[in-house]
Amino acid sequence: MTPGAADLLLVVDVQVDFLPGGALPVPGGDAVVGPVNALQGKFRHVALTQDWHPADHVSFADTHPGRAPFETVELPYGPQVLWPRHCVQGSAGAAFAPGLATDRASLAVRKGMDPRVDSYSAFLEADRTTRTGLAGALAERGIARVVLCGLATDFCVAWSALDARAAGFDVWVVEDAVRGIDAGGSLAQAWLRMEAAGVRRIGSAAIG
Ligand code: VGL
Ligand code: ZN
Repeated sequence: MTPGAADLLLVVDVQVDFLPGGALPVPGGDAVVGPVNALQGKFRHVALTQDWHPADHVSFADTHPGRAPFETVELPYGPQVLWPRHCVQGSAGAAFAPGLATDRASLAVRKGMDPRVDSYSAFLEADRTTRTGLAGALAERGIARVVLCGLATDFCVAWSALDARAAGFDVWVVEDAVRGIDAGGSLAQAWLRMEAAGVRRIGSAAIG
C-alpha cells in the first residue's frame, strides 16, 4: 500500500492510561508508539483520537455501587462493560503517550464525553445514534481509505474500524501497530467481526 491523497491514518487512543502502569493497561501498549510514529510519516492525512471521559462516566465501575471492573451491566443502549476509572478529562492519564508524535495530525477527536453514554468508536457513540462528526470530516477531505492503529484492538480500534466500514470507507488495521485488552476472548472475537465486515489486515512493512 502506498498512501496517497485519499488515505488517512487513524491513531486510536494512544494515551497514558492504556500503557503498562496506567489505569486500564493494555498489555504491550507502549510497543505501538514506535510503529505508530513511523506510520505517521507515511501518510498525508493523520487523525488522532482521545478517550476523554467526565469523572462520573457511566463506563466506570465506581459509578455503579457494588460493581467491579470488567463486569457487564445493562444500560438503556445495551450491555456495557465496566472499566476502572480511566482517561478522565484533563488528567495525566488522558494525555497522549509520552513519545507519541502529534504534530502531523490535522484532526483530533475526543470521545466518550457524555456522562451517560460510552463511545469506543471514533465515529458513533454506544447509543449507536450520536455521531462524532468524524465521518463527515473525512468525507469533506476526500478520504476513501482509513488505516487504523493504536489501542485497544478489541475495543476502540475494532469499533472504529467497523463503523468506518459501515460509513463506506475502505478499512485496514495495521496488525503490528495495535494491541488488545483481551477480556474474556474479546480479541479473537473482534478480529472475526472485523474480518466478516471486510476490514483488512496489513503489516507496517507493507505500507510505504
Ligand atoms: C477503550 C475500554 C474503555 C479503548 C476505551 O481505547 O479501547 N477500551 N475505554
Ligand atoms: Zn473509555
